[in-house]
Amino acid sequence: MNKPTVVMVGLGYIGLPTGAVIASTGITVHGVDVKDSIIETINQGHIHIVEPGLEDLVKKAVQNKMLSAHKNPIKADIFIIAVPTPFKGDHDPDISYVQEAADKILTYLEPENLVIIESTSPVGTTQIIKNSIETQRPELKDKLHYAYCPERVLPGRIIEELKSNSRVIGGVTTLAAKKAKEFYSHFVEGELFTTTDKTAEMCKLVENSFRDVNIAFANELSTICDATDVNVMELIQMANKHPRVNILTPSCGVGGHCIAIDPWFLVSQFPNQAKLIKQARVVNDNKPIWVLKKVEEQIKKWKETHKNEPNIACLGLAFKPNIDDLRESPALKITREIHSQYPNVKSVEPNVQKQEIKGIPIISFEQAKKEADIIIVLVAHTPFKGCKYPTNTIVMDFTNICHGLS
Ligand code: SAJ
Repeated sequence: MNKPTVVMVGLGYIGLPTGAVIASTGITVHGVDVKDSIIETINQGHIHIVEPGLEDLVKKAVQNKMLSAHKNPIKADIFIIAVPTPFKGDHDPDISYVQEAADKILTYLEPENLVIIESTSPVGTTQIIKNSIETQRPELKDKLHYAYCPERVLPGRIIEELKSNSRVIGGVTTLAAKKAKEFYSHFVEGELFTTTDKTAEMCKLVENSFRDVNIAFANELSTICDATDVNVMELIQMANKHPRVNILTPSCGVGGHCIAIDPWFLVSQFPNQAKLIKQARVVNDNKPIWVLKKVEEQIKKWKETHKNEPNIACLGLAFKPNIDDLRESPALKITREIHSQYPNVKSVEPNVQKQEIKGIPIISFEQAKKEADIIIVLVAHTPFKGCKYPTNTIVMDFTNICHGLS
């Protein structure tokens, strides 16, 4: 396929960077989004999300007329769906945005078009979308190519990883997989592996469930170690000296838009089988609650001794170290909860240039060290590493960064 034209439905955390990277290779990308403000921002060469390197890429692509944003699709060779798949009810996947995106492209589809779903989806979604399109446009039955190709990028490194990561490409037919592989080879330098649509759908869910289960193991270890006199990070470093052991890092909880969500898709579809995956979710979801309990005990003790309210500084609000992304952040949830109960709570978030976040005052690290009676380390941002605090400050380190161990 020589320089196809692309319609990208969904210009969010995945659709926009992917569209911009595709456009940078000289392929015309017609972006589609439901939000007028997003369309306007992109068409001015700006971005509505925070991601290193993205603004430059979008600016260039818009200036070169390779990328533009619109309310509606046009006819094209390839249609990519990259919209969110949130929960509904009790952790059940909601594919209504994917369905709406498919409905949106319906009248623009022509024989030989390639329809690619990138949204994280329950197993069988590509087939559901194919059936839906064929029911509404029966003349297109078996005339389109359908593939599922999940993204694997890490927020903060999206642009680089979009190019360098390997990709799993699942085709409803072998020909669809081949065509999708040909397309991805325009901008992906990593290896491209083809398989079936169902395997690719499950692969995405399994990758994030694998990580969640492994983080749950580390988080469970941290609570076991707390019950005895063992430093969990030292323990993990020692255990990881074994050639076949690689334990991850405990944290104050699992956040972001992927790891804490995707495993539920498997649990929801396979409740009788996915027992370990469900338990890992429960362990990781309980970690912020455990942290809060520990903090409350400490504050109570302090108040009993000092007979007044302590000054508290929570270090880190982002959902993981060295990023500014606050989406589904356990550190933010914990800080808000403490802030709602105690008046003198402030936060240090070196990656966000604001004086206040969700009502929580933001102060500098230096100020926190000077003023705080209790410091609660929630995110292992590099500036917090190996830091020394005044001797009378109580430091609750849920990341082990203070000892330079994380
Ligand atoms: N976390 C720990 N301990 C660790 C590693 C992570 O507690 O040892 C926590 C982080 O602090 C954070 C959460 O887990 O709260 C998720 O962070 P992450 O770095 O594991 O993952 P994400 O959500 O940024 O990106 C993941 C990646 N998936 C895998 O590594 C299998 C990424 O490659 C996916 O593309 C992305 O999900 C996605 O979009 O699905």
